[in-house]
Amino acid sequence: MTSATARAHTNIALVKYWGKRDSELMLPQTDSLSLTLSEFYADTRVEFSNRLDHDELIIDGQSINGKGLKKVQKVLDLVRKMSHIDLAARVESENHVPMAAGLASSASAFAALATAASTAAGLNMSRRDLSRLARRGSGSATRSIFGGLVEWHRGIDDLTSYAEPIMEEVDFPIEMMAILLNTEQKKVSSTLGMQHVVETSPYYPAWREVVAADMQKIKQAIDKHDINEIGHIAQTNALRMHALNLAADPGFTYFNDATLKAMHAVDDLRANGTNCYYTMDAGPNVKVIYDRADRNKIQAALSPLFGADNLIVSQPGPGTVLLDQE
Ligand code: 2P0
Repeated sequence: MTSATARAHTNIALVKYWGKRDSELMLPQTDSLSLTLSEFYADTRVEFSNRLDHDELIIDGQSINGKGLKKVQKVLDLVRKMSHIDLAARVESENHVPMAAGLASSASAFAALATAASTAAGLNMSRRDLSRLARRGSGSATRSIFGGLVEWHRGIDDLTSYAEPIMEEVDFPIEMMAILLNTEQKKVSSTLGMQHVVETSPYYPAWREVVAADMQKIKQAIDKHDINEIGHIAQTNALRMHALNLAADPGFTYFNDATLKAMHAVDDLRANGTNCYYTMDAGPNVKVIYDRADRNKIQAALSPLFGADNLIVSQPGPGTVLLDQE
């Protein structure tokens, strides 16, 4: 086996990961829980070859060097070590996210990379071990190995920090609508933002307690298929994550004016009887959580404000799959 291609979907956290305990092993401060989405994914092909004299990374047809290549090489090096392969690799990735959507793409990218690289190297890894490997590239990628609702156990070391599906085939009508608000590059990377918060935000000890409680509550809400309760927990958790950033020194925010406009629109819809909730990540875009039965009402209310083309509806999506291997 020398080459393989994998497809991985991105995920959005309902209970957020925002801080590391160990940046080499990529161990998080807290557990987290996410929904894998059907609409956004990456296809990544990895080939190990003796015809190459150095690792190559091509994303959407563009050759990438520097920091981007280094992060990929961290995962490739782990695979080479485990498989005792001493060959350079060519990594080619295509991102299937709406053009410049500014949605987190590292989750799908590193889940696809871990799966394709380990398969190309002839390793037959369990999905749990793939999630541990994906974690070494990017924290959120840990969860994208699995579909549906997924928990990442923070663990105490490399072996115990992995993701696990809570409900891989989601059998109740939860849906997520991304409101695309901004196509500019984000100003503070997730990696730097969360590190700054762990070091300087006085609310960090409270955040650890918030997440522990929210993990309990959201799992009970999932058991009950209670979309309103899931949405309420997710919205509160997202606001508290963003409060960490505001309270850091110096403080910062990922929100812009359009983010606030979208948050208010969702709150207004809910106040007027349509149950929906929002969550935001390391960028200005807003994701709305609701029951599929309310999709049309929500689209009708948000389209005049943000443009129908900027509303992307996603169902719960599948875990990482292998597309081919040679
Ligand atoms: C999450 N985010 O749980 C949180 C919420 C964004 C906000 O994980 O440093 O790209 O590579 O582990 O995974 C985005 O951060 O950061 C993220 P690294 P990552 O989805």
